[in-house]
Amino acid sequence: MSVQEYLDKHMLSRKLEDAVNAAVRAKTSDPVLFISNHMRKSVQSVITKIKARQILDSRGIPTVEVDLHTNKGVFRASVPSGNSTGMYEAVELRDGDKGVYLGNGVSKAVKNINDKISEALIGMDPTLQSQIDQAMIDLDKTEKKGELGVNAILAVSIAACKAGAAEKEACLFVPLYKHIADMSGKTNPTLPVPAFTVISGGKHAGSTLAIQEIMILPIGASKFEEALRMGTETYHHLKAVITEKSGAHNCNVGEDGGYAPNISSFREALDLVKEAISRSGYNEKIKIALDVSATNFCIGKRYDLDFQSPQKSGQNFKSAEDMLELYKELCSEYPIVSIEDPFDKEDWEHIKHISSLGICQVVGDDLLMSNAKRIERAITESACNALLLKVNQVGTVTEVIEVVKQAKEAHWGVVTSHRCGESVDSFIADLSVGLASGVIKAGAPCRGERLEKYNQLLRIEEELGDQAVYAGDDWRQ
Ligand code: 2PG
Ligand code: MG
Repeated sequence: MSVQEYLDKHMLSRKLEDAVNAAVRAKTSDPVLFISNHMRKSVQSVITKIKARQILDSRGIPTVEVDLHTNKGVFRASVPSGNSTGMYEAVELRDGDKGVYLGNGVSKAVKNINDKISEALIGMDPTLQSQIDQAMIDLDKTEKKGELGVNAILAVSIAACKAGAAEKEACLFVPLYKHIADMSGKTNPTLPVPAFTVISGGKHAGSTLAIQEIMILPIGASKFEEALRMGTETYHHLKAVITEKSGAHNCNVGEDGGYAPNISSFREALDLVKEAISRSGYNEKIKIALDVSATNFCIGKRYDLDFQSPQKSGQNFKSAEDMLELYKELCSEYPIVSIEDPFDKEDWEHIKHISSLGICQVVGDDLLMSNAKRIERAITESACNALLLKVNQVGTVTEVIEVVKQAKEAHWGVVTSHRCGESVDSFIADLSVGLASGVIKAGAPCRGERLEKYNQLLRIEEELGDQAVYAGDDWRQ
């Protein structure tokens, strides 16, 4: 091929002329950089390589990380994992070889990405999120993504989302939330109210508290940055309150970074939090939320409040009616605005009952497992009024956008959630802004993998500048 034929084939003269003209029109002070950026943008992005590996999550348990290469860059994502698993959620693929990482290895999921998924997606345009996600769903062929593993599929879906976002021109540093907002048809990205876990119990800690999480929500802050400050100051006051009351050894933290004092009374735990809020001086501005995670201590039809205490387990059973009374009292004694999983995941009757009382928001986590069919049932039966969104129970970014739409159309609240096993990937921060979920639950303002989400929200708020909207009082909309 002659030089002229080569230039003609790639229309180089015309493209260069266009770029030069654009630089002149923009009167840029660095025309060479401008021209190279201009030409780069004119090239369509395609996936060129996908490489996955096994890394460890915050609990020291293997998880999947993927590098998705396009002709323009490399985009990395990793997936979280949690304690609660159920028959309606997407299936995580674990190797099961007890001799290696106690059976928790993810080498099969990694291999599925490096072989099958990679082969199916190479050559695709990363901005076409739904086509990428559909290609993986088609390849998997099972209802719950058990063939390839949701850990494989989600990692690639998130990495593709980041690659697609990088194609957006509007913003150089944090375009991910904007891309997500565009894909969901939303035009009003909103900074969520952070639900900071300040006390950890249940299966997230080694204490005797049955309840899994007590969270604080700085609803009265005027912006996210202020909410982070309020939550963090209160968290530190809580450490002092616990230390004064029962010694520093009660300030060890659970998996999400909440303190895990060795107490079993709900009221005693709530009193500590109330005192910390009072010391921080944010009395009217900070509300409380609970994740009871009651399925973990439901035995038959009864709730074993001492399930964490081996010598007392079985001696403090409560009926569902007792629990309902307890919740009513707690909501009147403390500024509780939200309760997650107050009853067993199959106890639809009592969940409906507490929701009908209107004493607080009722969040379905184990109840729904972020599953579209369970959400549909809960909407039809008015069983709860908020979705706890766990992306790895859904499996692809496209389906995540769909379930959030489903919840919002029913006028539910949406809580974008981390898992107890996290990586430093901050994807859910951008997701919560892009989908305007209203609340994000990402653990305590402590521990790197939790702070990565909150710090990313600070960056997004800074980038949005005057346009930034903090959900605040509208946390449920
Ligand atoms: C929950 C989550 C996150 P896990 O129950 O809401 O805190 O826990 O990741 O263990 O399911
Ligand atoms: Mg939960």
